[in-house]
Amino acid sequence: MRKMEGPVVVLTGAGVSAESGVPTFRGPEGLWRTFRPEDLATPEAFARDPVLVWEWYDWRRQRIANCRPNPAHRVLAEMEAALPDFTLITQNVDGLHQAAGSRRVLELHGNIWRVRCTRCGRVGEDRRVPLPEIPPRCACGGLLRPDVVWFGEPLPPAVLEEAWEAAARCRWMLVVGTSALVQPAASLPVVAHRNGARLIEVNVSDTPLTPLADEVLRGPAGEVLPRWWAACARL
Ligand code: BJW
Ligand code: ZN
Repeated sequence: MRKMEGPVVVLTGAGVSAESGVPTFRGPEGLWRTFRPEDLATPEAFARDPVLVWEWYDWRRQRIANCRPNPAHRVLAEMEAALPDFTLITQNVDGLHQAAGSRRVLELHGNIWRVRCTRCGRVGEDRRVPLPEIPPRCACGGLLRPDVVWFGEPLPPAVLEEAWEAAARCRWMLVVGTSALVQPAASLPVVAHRNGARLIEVNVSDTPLTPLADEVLRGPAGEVLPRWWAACARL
């Protein structure tokens, strides 16, 4: 345990929302156990069968709508308020960081509560669950899609650039609840580590990042993170 000084970056993944009841992707109860990513989370899948893809997203939106932030989300919002140089980067699309009070969230993979028109490009929020029409359509008549990043698609360039910069200059990086398998997000902690940041991993199990970590907090994020932050505050 060391006193936190200098820029802090936190990268979160599905594991941070697991205790809120949001299913993760990989692992024994992960979404990919039941669904094949190539059938649902690719632009090709959407082009092939937009109704199937939307039904899956509508189901997930209904699940997430019933989920509330957990102590891990809340402690990250506290850290943002307490630390002068703090960046929260998430791969999650569920919006639970914002619901917990985090004000600035770099969403690498988009947000499940936004829709984007495949014809005119208009982006809007739509929180209705279930959606009244599947697939939903834009005022221009075009097909709407979830405003999330699928495999093979580029991440939002401005968000990714800000994330790279924050990762490259931070002194501390916490990596919370991600399997660290999906690129380019998984490279952010590697960049931080290479530039001399202290890497802290919070996860219930090992990941490819574990050998790089300076500190490993093994356990559920909602339990481990508040305890760790309370200990930091005492230093
Ligand atoms: C807990 C816990 C608790 C559980 N407490 N912990 C280089 C090498 C190889 C491949 C590639 C590469 N570059 C690009 C690729 C291809 C691809 C990729 O990475 N593939 C790999 C899988 C092999 N990447 C892409 O395609 C990306 N695009 C791209 O690179 O574009 C380039 C390009 C440029 C220019 C033009 C065109 C293209 C896009 C990736 C998009 C990922 N999208 C998804 C779906 C989002 C929408 C949706 O939600 O439906 O994002 S996939 C899914 O995985 C989702 C997640 O954000 C992402 C990461 O998952 P995450 O968060 O790590 O979750 P899990 O489930 O994997 O892990 C949970 C973890 O929590 C586990 O470790 C548990 O142990 C832990 N845990 N309970 C603490 N209580
Ligand atoms: Zn439109």
